[in-house]
Amino acid sequence: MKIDVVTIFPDYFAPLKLSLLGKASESGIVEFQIHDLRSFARNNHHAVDDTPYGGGAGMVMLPEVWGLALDPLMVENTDLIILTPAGKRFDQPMAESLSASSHIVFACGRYEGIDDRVRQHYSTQEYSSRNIRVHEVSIGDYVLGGGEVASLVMIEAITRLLPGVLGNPLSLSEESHNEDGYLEYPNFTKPSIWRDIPVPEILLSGNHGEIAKWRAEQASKRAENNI
Ligand code: 6GU
Repeated sequence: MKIDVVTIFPDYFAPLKLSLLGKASESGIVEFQIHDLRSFARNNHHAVDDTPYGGGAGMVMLPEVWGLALDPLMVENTDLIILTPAGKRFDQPMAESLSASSHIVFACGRYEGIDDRVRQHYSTQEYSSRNIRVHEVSIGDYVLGGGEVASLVMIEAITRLLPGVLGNPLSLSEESHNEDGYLEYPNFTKPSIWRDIPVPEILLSGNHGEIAKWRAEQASKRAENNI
């Protein structure tokens, strides 16, 4: 999988060299390329934004600059993700669906967002006929300063699903057994007693049927508490 990121803050993406993502890119499973949006600004002060038509607070990112940055990335079979708090909520099914993509481009908006004509332009038939899909995505109901952290969240959730990234693929199949796509029961490891708190007896029993039953119960208790 190839992942391009367009941002005015390339330094935000230093963590892509670490841990799981670092190993995935070293081994060639995923290739990250970070593009500095400002390098596409052709105006005097390398501005990437301007005041909104119709008035109001804040600044809107310039469509011309985004167009120059995105055009060379819009090759056949591409998912263009526009990060915005107004987008569709990112979840595990979306991560799974995007993990099947061969090329994802993350457009990190700052300020009040990107001129909407960027979304409109890349959503036209000219692009969809080349299998280029545009998605506006949010990672949750709160407002961040920009899409950088949101795209890191998405990149980690998507990349860990790629074949060969996790050391133990069993943990992935266990996740997918769960309706919500993740582990929900509490976990324990050594020692069997820590600060007077024992590990639940059943987990030491070796009875895998009873353990599975106990874990399912615990998971539904947790789910109830999260409603
Ligand atoms: Cl994708 N962007 C911003 N600015 N805020 C967010 C978000 C995205 N997702 C949740 N909050």
